[in-house]
Amino acid sequence: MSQDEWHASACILCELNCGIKVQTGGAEGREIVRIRGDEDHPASQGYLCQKASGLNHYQNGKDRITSPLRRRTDGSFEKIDWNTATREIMERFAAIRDAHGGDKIFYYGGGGQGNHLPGAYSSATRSVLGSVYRSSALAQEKTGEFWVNGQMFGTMVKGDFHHCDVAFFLGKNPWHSHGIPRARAFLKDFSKDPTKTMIVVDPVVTETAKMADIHLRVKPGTDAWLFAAMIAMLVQSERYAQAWVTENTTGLADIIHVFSSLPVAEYCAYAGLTVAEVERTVEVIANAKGMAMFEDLGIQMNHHSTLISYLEKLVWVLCGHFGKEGAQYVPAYLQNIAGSGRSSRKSPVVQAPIISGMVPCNVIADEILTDHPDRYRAMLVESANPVHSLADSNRMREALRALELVVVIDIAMTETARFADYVLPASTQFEKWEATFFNFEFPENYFHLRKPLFAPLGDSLSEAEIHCRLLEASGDMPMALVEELRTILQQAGRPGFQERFMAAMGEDAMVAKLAPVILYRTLGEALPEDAAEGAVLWPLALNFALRDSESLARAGYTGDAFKQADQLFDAIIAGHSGVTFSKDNLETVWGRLGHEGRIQLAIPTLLDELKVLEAGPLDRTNTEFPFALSAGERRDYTANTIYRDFSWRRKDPDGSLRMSPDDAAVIGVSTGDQARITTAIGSALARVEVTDRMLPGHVSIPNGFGLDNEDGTRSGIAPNELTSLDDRDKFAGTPHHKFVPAKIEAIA
Ligand SMILES: Nc1nc2c(c(=O)[nH]1)N[C@H]1C(S)=C(S)[C@@H](COP(=O)(O)OP(=O)(O)OC[C@H]3O[C@@H](n4cnc5c(=O)[nH]c(N)nc54)[C@H](O)[C@@H]3O)O[C@H]1N2
Ligand SMILES: Nc1nc2c(c(=O)[nH]1)N[C@H]1C(S)=C(S)[C@@H](COP(=O)(O)OP(=O)(O)OC[C@H]3O[C@@H](n4cnc5c(=O)[nH]c(N)nc54)[C@H](O)[C@@H]3O)O[C@H]1N2
Ligand code: SF4
Ligand SMILES: [Mo]
Repeated sequence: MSQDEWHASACILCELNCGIKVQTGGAEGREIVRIRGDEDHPASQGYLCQKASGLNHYQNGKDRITSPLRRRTDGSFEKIDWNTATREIMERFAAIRDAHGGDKIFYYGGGGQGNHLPGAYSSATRSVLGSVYRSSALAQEKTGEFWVNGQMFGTMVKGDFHHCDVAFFLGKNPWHSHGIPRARAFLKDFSKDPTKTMIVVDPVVTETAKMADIHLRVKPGTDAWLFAAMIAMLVQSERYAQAWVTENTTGLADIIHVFSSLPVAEYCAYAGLTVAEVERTVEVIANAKGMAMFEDLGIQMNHHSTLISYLEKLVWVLCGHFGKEGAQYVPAYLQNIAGSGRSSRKSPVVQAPIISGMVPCNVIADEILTDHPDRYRAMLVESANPVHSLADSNRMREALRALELVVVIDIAMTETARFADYVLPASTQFEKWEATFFNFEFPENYFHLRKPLFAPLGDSLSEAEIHCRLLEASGDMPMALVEELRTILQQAGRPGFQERFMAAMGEDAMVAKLAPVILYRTLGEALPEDAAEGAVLWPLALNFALRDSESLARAGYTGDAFKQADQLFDAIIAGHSGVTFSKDNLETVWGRLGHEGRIQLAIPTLLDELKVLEAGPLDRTNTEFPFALSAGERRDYTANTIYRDFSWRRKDPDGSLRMSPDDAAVIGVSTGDQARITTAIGSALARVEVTDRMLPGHVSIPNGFGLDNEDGTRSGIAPNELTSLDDRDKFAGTPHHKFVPAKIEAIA
């Protein structure tokens, strides 16, 4: 690669995956030396936040592994070759499957903020092993919302921030965490526009809250009372969109029944807010042309999270903010990462609800640490670091130790990989073709398949290649079919290939399950620029064409669904800055609504749950743990655990403990002092930052800190050394990480 050339790729630090243009060079030409925004990227259009400038810290980061590793009996690792690794791993997984059933092999991960192709390819390996239980980080944040969406809308919904006149951020700080394209530029423009209103509900005076027209500084953990009061205000003074609600929803009578006598003033007081400020907010929402809502971790990892997800949606549905400009919409997607939101299965040991196919993260350790006959006995972890990212790290380590086999696929020797029997080295997201399925824009949505910037380092491989080799080693890859398909593709091109491939899937259900790896080894090998990892997008393009042919046609892909799918697939492979694949309108949005086109207002279980609010929030003032610790705040220099090298941080290198001046005075600490944080399960030392961002009684530490590097360095606190598994939502099992009861003491 020439050094002056700019290559298109994407930032991999948050789900936005802004398009980047980079120059490579440096040592052996393997460094990212210059980065700028890619103007050709359909969503980010040249935008980047400051975090992207450090991407070389990911590409050439700490703790990289470049060879398959096997644990020795003394706990150290030895390098082994790929043949040995794939053969032994599949033999050991198969032995567990044959002795105890494939359902004892648990799968965790499948992708981070920038990579979702591992999840697509691993589905083949999981099918062969009969692994039916899985989870990912989504089951410690979003599953409550997915469940509510499923019941109300029969699909996922998103807020149309770029066309709304009222923007509502609930427990969300997009200035740091983004979540919408070009977030900072958006927030600046929006807050300056006198015709638009920004509402933020957050106990903290965040960067976003400072820009808001209305900042409801709710008491930590009391959003449920606030939203119940808002609905009561709408119902009791009949300020909801009566005609719209009658036409488009069912269940209004139940809502009126429950909220008509709810004591509004009392509930506002429980939330630490005045009736007047809540009234004003409700008025703005009721009068908005289109209001877009984003709820995030501030409530999703907090008390009553699933209930709040529901109440929040009732507020905007009652005001008619769905299926019109600037309101909520149902996005077009190639792969539905949110699943159906249905909860039809339970986890085998704890009997926890599995939502959208995912076991709640907070029960995984309990599913393992038991003598129950249905316990998980083996685990495959891919592109995730559950020891660091899930509640109660000690318990997760104990669980990993108890398993008969742990295999981790990662680019680095992580806190989780250290407990593996085998660690398989993945190439980084800049060393293989990669993509995410996190794009949900409207009215046009896009997809970005990124071309590698470098060859894989050492013996590392893409996940697509890893899963193929695992299945070839176990003899589960249908080699004869692969050979036949290769020949057909050469001789008859894609139409003949497609015909034979479809027929093969019809003849043998296993072929459909192995489709990703078969396509990788056949269609993938024939793709331009060695884009083999892109092969799995072909069936996804076809599914989309069959589902949403009109949307695809409006985006410029013509002909019958098969032709459309081929054009889209080729465009994705060729388009290095991302391509638009759908062009929706409001009719499309209504057409995608489930439940026969009517929004279901009543979720009986959650309406019943309102009873628990009657007693008001728990007062912790005089308990052993009087503080609400927000364990894992997004800040300037946090990016989950994607950067393992903390030298990228230009400020706040240890991740300070933020607290209010009042609390600091009582405890006797000032900025820069050390304090001890103690929770029910652990204790840690932190450097204090006194700031009037925080309310008295509320303290926070950042996420992503406290990684243990191979060279012995560590910076800041690993938040989950302090969080507990039991502290979780009643419905979705999601953790209360934003409200960890804690004690804070000065250190002399
Ligand atoms: N810089 C950066 N950006 C990121 C990430 C990162 O690590 N770093 N991670 C990405 C990921 S994986 C995710 S899921 C998103 C998360 O993005 P966010 O949800 O925006 O992130 P948080 O800072 O964890 O929490 C949001 C807000 O919740 C508030 N909060 C705390 N308690 C309460 C409460 O009781 N009620 C209310 N209403 N609010 C409360 C906090 O003050 C905080 O401002 O960010 C993504 N973007
Ligand atoms: N207390 C507390 N805990 C939290 C949070 C919080 O706010 N508070 N936030 C939670 C949230 S919202 C999330 S999303 C999770 C995130 O936590 P995780 O889901 O565990 O994911 P990441 O930290 O994003 O790290 C992903 C892993 O992928 C690896 N990786 C990077 N690129 C590749 C690749 O190309 N291939 C492979 N195979 N591996 C790769 C990285 O080395 C890293 O080990 O953390 C959660 N944990
Ligand atoms: S918003 Fe920032 S961190 Fe997120 S993808 Fe864009 S540049 Fe990267
Ligand atoms: Mo997340």
